[in-house]
Amino acid sequence: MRLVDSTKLLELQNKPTKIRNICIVAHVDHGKTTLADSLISSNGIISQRMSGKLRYLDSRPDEQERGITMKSSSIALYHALDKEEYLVNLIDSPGHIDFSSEVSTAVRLCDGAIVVVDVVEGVCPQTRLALKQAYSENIRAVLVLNKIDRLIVEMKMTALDAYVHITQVMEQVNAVMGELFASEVLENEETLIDKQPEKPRPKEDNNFYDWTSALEDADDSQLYFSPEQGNVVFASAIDGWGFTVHTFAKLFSDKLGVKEDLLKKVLWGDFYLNSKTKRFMKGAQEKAKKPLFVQVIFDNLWNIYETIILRNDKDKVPVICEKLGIKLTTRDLRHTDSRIQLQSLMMQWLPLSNTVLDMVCTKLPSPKEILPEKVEKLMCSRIRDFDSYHEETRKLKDDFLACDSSNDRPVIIFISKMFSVDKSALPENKPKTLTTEEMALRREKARQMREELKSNVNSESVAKEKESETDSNNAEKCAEDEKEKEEENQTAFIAFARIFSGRVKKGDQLYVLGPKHDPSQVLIKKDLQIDPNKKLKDLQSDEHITCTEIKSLYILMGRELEAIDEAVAGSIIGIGGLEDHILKTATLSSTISCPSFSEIQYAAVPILRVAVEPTYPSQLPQLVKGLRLLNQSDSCVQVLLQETGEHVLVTAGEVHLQRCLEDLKNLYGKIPITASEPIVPFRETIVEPPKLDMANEEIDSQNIDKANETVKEPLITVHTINKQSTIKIRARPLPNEITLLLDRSSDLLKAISQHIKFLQGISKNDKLDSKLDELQINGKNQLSDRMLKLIEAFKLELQNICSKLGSEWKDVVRQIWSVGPRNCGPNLLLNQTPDYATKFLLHEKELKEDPRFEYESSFVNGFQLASLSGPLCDEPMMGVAFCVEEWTLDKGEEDTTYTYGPLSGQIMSAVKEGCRKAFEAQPQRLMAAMYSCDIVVDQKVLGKLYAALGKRAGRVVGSDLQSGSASFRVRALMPVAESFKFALELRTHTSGLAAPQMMFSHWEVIDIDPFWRPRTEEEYLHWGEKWDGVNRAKAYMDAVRTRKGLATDKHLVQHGEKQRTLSKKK
Ligand SMILES: Nc1nc2c(ncn2[C@@H]2O[C@H](COP(=O)(O)OP(=O)(O)OP(=O)(O)O)[C@@H](O)[C@H]2O)c(=O)[nH]1
Ligand SMILES: [Mg+2]
Repeated sequence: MRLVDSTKLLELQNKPTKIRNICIVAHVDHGKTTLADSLISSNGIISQRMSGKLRYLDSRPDEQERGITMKSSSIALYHALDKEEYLVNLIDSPGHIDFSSEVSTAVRLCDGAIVVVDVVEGVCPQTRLALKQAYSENIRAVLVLNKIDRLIVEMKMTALDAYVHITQVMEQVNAVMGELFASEVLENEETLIDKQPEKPRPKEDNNFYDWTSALEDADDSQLYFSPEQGNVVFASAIDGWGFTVHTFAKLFSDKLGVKEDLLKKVLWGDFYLNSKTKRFMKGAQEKAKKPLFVQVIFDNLWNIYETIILRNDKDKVPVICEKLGIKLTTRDLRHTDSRIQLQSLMMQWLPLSNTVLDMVCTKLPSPKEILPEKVEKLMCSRIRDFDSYHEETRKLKDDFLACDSSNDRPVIIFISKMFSVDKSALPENKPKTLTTEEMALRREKARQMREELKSNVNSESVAKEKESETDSNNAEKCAEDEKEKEEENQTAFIAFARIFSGRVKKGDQLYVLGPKHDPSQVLIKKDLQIDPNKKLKDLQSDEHITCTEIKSLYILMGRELEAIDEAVAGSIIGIGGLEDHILKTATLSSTISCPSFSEIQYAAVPILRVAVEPTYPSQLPQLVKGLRLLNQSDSCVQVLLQETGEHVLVTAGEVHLQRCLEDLKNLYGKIPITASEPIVPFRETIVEPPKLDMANEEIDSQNIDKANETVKEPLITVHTINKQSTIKIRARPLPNEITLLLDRSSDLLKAISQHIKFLQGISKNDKLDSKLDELQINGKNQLSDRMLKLIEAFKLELQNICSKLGSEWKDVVRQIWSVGPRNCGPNLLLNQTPDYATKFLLHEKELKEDPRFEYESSFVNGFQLASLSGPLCDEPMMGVAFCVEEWTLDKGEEDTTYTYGPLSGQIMSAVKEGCRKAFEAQPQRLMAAMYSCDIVVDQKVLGKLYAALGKRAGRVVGSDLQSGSASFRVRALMPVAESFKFALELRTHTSGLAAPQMMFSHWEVIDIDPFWRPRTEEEYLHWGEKWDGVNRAKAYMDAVRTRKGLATDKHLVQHGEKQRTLSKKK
């Protein structure tokens, strides 16, 4: 029986101080959904007996089947604590790395997080990631140390050992928090704009900066988890118990005759009870005494588990019950399964749901306590400055902070994702339950109809007429039914939303602001009209606003939705009917001065792509529609239509891919589809000429086979076709440090490029007036202070790296002309011409008189194109610097005939050609995407794991024994291209004892020349002249080339003899 209904929940919604919006985050399988079950059972939505078995929030069939969560889902719970009533909106998130985008979208809507850690496994990669995500969204967290039962039952630890082990796990968690905190403080130091008047700094050496002072000043008291503060729960979700140190302080203060507050302080830590003086003393470890925590808490716990589970001593159970003051039902007492006995006993003694919900209500903030820093972070992205917003926009900050729902406040709602439900599952489409009066009314109607029929039955003709009438009625009904069915089959999208300010009612008109909406641009347009009939698909590329009516609002109840009429600030709700207005995320507001919320940071990189097509070509429209819906419903998936006409699906990993395909087949497209083999991206790069040959012998001029060697001139000279312009380009491998820095700073580089493009646009405009006008649009064209600081920091870092790399790189900062591909990639165009001036990092650009200036963008575009698809297999380049050593332009006689097309186009293709040739003149290499795998395996199957890794060109980078167990944690790197079915193979070979977590890590050069053939004496000796082994790089390259329809050197016809018919007459 449900304890509370929606009217009660609605009533609670009106008090924001009594709302808690929280999510559960953890590594995969650490017990989030099991914990959620327990909390849900406290509301009577599921029975206590089923909690932990049902996994109520895993509502999809494949979630139940695989036993992992794939979508985050929310449920509203009621909790009473000390006569106060609370509404807890609980979101359960998935732990598998492929679905980490679901965690990001969940964390965005919350004010607090429950971090669950499996005490046996300790801190795992996703625990780290979850902590990081929570931290970067300014969310306070509490800790649940789960699966303590495993320490007793599986690992057979003693109470003291377990205590020591748990302190270590806590230290690991706190260490992660410390790291996050320190790195943020240092980063802020670097880029923060001083708002206060500058403090007089001691005039010492200017180069010396004292980093530690910033760290010491920052407040980190709220940051760490510590049991004495009451933000750590020790629990076993499966057995339904959990406690904090405070729980026991309360239970035992009478028994021990000590004040509760004192007990709270000494129960955790290095304290022990001196039996003579009856006082608590510090230094348990030093004096080899049992810590109080073990003596008072763990010993009791161990006692219970050992008696009931390990020794299965049935007679002792009533004794224990009596001691704890618990009454078990006779059914439980007689139950043959001792685990069930234990569970009902522990659930009564230390109920998990109460402990956790109490902690959530006391330790986590309500929506009203939102921090000003968090508001600023929500309102502007990393490279934007809050102060650069229009005044009206800045005013909204107060509305965020007030979290007020009075009618005069603006409505601000953030939608972090869209999720799909079956239309038939919507409350308005469900059969209604009738009240007794309505039932009576219906009965009366039926009776009347029956009587009418009876009176008519006498005349046959009438009856016949009726029959034919009913026939036609039936036909009509059938058609209607079919229509209804079709409608039912359709999916509806519900927006997962959080109201930050104001109040929404059904029927309200609100603006839908797309993710690219920028209020400062819109507010200056005086005659802005927003067409209420426009939908997302009608918008131009620079329009981001539509207008909509709120059609339905729901409370989210896990698998179900409950319709409501209005909702207020602070709550998490579902909004229906927005599918035509929102793709993935959006902001709803009553004012257009509201900025769109800053982009959600996703941890998983979508890297795995497949091409999909319908099994029956005629069903292509359904596939397209299905792909559109899939794209809308999943924040991490990307759907692309390639030039070749292929529909490509980009996903985060194998599990994610499988789920997407399932969804496409069963939910959105409802047609059979076929998917291609996974397509893996590569990168192309060049390297320094190798010093050793493949046989590990030094290469020198003597042993090389000169006959086969064509020495290529590294400096490439190209001309435009009309010979007016000459360009000299040389390609050089970029040092790794620079590539990494470029890769890391892509947001910033993109912003700079856009800025430069804009300035170029202005300079092309002839009218000076409009030039000035454009320059003055509300300061938009000046880069914000924050951005300038970021550029400064970037320049400094680059300069630092370059100065260490020797003389040839020392001028890079000044020389950078462009970055590519797509204006933000890891390749550089360097300007080393003696006479042409460019500025990239020096953001301001004066208008030049040089004739070449007009063609600069074509020049840069040529480089962009070349770096987008390299010569090896048309994949993007990475880590290549193209140094332009000369660019001449002689526009002597104007070529008006355009024999060779416009000069700008010629320059573009010449540069592209030059870059390509310069690239080919160097030793070329492929780069493979690498997964980092994290695998916990039992030592018994370690050998099998190593074998499987070796087969797939993987390598182990570290492995250590998990403390207190016989399993190893192995970290390995493996090319994505080799990783398919690895999880499956591992699971079958190790009988399910090892499951890898794979996440994109970095790009790595495959150290074999794809065109390699023996050429030194030693190599001839080893491999002979005609080598026909497998060259991994070449195999990859050829696979990509074949897929793209490029030429390979594979011979389809091996022996060109005349074909013979095989069947011979005998
Ligand atoms: N021994 C023991 N097992 C537990 C405990 N809590 C959960 N489990 C088991 O751990 C497994 C995973 O539990 P889930 O709740 O599905 O884990 P999850 O964190 O939701 O996993 P994902 O959603 O896939 O990330 C299940 O088989 C549970 O029965 C516990 O306290 N003790
Ligand atoms: Mg789960």
